[in-house]
Amino acid sequence: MNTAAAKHGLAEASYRPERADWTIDQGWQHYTAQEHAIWKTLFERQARLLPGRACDAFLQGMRDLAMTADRIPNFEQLSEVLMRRTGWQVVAVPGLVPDDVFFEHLAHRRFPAGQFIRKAHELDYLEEPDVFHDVFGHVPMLMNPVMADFIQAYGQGGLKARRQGMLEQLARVYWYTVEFGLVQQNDGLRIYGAGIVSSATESRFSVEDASPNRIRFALERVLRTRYRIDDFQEVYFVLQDLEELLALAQIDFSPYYEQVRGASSYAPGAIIAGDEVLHRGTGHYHAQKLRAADKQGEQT
Ligand code: HBI
Ligand code: FE
Repeated sequence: MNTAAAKHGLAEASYRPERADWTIDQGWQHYTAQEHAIWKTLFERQARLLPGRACDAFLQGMRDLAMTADRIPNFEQLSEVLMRRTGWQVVAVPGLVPDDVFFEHLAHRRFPAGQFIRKAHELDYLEEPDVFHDVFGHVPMLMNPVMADFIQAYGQGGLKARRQGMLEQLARVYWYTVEFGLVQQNDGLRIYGAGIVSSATESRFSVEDASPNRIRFALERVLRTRYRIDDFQEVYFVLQDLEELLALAQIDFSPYYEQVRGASSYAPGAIIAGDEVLHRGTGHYHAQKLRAADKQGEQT
């Protein structure tokens, strides 16, 4: 087990993985009752929130995987179900892994999932992906054949984008789809992004709050849009349907890279000419935060 490395941040150059692919044993039998209890708290909270907010594919994936509230899933059992459905597996890693290692796993239909679970005092925010984010958030969508192909293509594309100096731009596509994507369903706007479905507060904010912009997904737009890693998103990009990801999995990004190479990037909260705006956000949430931070600054 390598929770110590995860806790201290794997970005530290001093950390050396035992295996070249950074995988570790999940060590399922070593999870404590307290750790299973944290899973249960998070699971039950999201299970209440997601009907009517998460997309049908996510909810269906969840049911088919038969994940339960009472314990952290065993990756081998999950992988058996996943493998039969879409040919994916879940492998354990200590936390964030280097980009090339991450891409290599995805390109081979292995999803690297954090082995550790967050502590009771960090239920709502943590910096590194843990087992709740990775397994509850990502794995249900990997049961969907379109998402399964798209994430594999992202792994293959990642290695290529790095060679072309376009990794920063490609990572924005992953961010605004796999992590924070919304999709238009017949019965309304729904969440499919793992960063949202694994967050109690953002699963409400993303679809219900008046503050963020909601804009139709467009590849060249997303390639140029910076994102926030420290708070709710200021913009969500909305797919017409999940099938749109299939086209994204199949096309060559090179012409798009050439189109945006050297171009300026857009601020997360910007609305630009050509956007198909579904909801023009009030910006209230982030403005309020800025005011609060300014006030704090005056006082100190
Ligand atoms: N490692 N375990 C893990 N999970 C991620 O989501 C992840 C990663 N390493 C790099 C990374 N994501 C991203 O920065 C790439 O998509 C660029
Ligand atoms: Fe994630």
